[in-house]
Amino acid sequence: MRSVAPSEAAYDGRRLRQWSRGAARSAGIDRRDLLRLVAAASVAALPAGLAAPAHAADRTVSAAPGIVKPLPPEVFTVRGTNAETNFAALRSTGLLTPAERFFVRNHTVTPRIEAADWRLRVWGDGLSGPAVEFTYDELRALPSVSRTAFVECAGNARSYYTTQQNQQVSGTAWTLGAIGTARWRGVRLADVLHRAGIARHAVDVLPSGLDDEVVSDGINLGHVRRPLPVAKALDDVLLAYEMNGEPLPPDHGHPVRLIVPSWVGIANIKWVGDIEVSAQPLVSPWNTGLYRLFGPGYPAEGSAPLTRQTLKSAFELAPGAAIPAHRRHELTGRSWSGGAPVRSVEISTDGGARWRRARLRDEPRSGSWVRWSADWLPKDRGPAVLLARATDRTGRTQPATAAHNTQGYLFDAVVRHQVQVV
Ligand SMILES: Nc1nc2c(c(=O)[nH]1)N[C@H]1C(S)=C(S)[C@@H](COP(=O)(O)O)O[C@H]1N2
Ligand SMILES: [Mo]
Repeated sequence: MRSVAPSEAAYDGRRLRQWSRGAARSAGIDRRDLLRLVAAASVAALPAGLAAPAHAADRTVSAAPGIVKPLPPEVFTVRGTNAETNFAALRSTGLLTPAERFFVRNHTVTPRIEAADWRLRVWGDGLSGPAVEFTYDELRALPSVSRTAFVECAGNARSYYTTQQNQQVSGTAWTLGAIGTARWRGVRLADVLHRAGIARHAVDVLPSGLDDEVVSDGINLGHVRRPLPVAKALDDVLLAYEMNGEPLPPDHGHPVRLIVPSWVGIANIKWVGDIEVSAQPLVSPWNTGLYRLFGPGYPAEGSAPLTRQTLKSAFELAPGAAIPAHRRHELTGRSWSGGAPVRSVEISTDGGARWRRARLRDEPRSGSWVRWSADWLPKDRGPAVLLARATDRTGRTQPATAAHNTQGYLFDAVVRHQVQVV
């Protein structure tokens, strides 16, 4: 069992104080623009273009501009530049999500990058020497490691703040499918940082994507980038070049992306081309106005930057699915937590009056999900509400209501899944 490392908690507190004092350095964006972004976040509305309102009717679009792979409507629901995996389409998959079914979250468009042209530049005042470059072949020649990990958007399940809790949030109106689990192979970021000569006084590592700069409401936010504390960067982070035994597909970061196990999706920078190693704390839009909790109950500058994902459960069933009465039905689903391996999952088929244990079908592991199943013999025809509730090894259980924040991050409440018994 792994609980939140003390260094992670210390990092959060320290960054927050540094940011509010103005002591952290803005990497590649004007500090006033960052402050505008933070101010916008605290009043719920994000600059247009970064986020559509969560109630927008965006289910009918069949293609996402800028996503390369096919998006069959049985598998994906397109939301702006993003594609959500329909959970029902995971029922036939194993523990690992095939790349063709893996959700896509793009701030702009998928860039086409040839591995042979790719370079990774590692630089900054947190190195003891000059900048170092790695080619793709040089990276592949380093010792490799493999790891099963989910990537989940911090805003996954955001739409339930509105549909279950009647609260306004900004951002893509995901249901539960902004998550996938894959076997990633690559090089430890720690190995690359050590080879590049990371110094003892380094505090932050800032990976940047090679996709287009993000322009939002007249502010150029620059390339997608989010500082990682050195403690996490040197721990279990991968520079991954393979997904489920194949080279990374274009939409998932070809040729190389970061995998930051258990942390918010945004930490997993795709198409990484540049890593700044800094002796000072860094800020970017993605750890200031974005990916913090804002709203009543939070400081004006937001919570500490988000790190670990929360816990959730989902049925592998379409919303409103028809289920025949008086026949045994095998309900299946998945649960996961960024905090610790899942300990147990309970389900209810009567809207929460009675609960029983689901059977776990995988050995629960940190940073991954578990599949589960439970038999159901529906008797009464008509609408029914299915619930699934996970508990992880820290003892945390999904609550009935999630604490609101203006951008709808980290929804953790039990989701009410409507079906029709026919
Ligand atoms: N360069 C770059 N990296 C990125 C993003 C992006 O738009 N550009 N999106 C981030 C977000 S918000 C998420 S949730 C994950 C999604 O990874 P996927 O598209 O492979 O599922 O990638 C992250 N890394
Ligand atoms: Mo995300």
